[in-house]
Amino acid sequence: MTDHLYRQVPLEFIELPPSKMQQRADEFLEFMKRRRSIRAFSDRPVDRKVIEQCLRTAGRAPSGANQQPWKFVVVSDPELKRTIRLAAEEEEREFYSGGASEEWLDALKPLATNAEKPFLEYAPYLIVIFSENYGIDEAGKKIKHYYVRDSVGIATGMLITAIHNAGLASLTHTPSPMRFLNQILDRPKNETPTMILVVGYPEAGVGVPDIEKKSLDEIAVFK
Ligand code: IYR
Repeated sequence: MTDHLYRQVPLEFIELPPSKMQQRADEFLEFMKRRRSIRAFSDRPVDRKVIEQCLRTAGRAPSGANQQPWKFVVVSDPELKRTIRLAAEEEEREFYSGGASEEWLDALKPLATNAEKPFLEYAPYLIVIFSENYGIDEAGKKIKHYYVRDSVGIATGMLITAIHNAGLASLTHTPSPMRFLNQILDRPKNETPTMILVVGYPEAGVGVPDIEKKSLDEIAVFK
């Protein structure tokens, strides 16, 4: 039981002078403005070690009771990617031809998406992100997990940022429904797929939708 006791280690905190702080905040914003989701990937290979480091970064995310309720399944095997593409396109065809509400399809119009998902086959990596809705101890007993969606969402955001920082592009892709991923990837039933993060280099000359992000005034209130 001793490992459950609260122990402390010194915080490694690096204080920055205010001007440096402002400069870093400014530069990081400019850097993150260049992050865009893309839907056309090159098949150019990416070193697995880079992906591993980005996943280690994602694994540094805070989580409810530090339970780290995420699992990243990294798919690079061409056959497995093809299987995922075909299964996802089947779901998407249903989605686009009646499954989704008119309201939902209208909301997607600026993105010009459709049921074809060739990037699931051509991008070098599909990182399939699962949330562990509960844990299982050595005796096979369920362990309750807290704030699972929030925790996995934070880790996913950190992964997207790490991938951008490494000079790669990504797409948050959410086939719906996506339970088929458990079966294809042989994952246990305490794991729920939350999204596929498609990772690689952009296809040469790829364009992105001309969409805007909300201004600070629209997203934040200072009191
Ligand atoms: N899963 C579909 C539809 C889709 C839904 C949302 I919300 C998006 O932001 C983008 C697409 C597809 O991938 O085409």
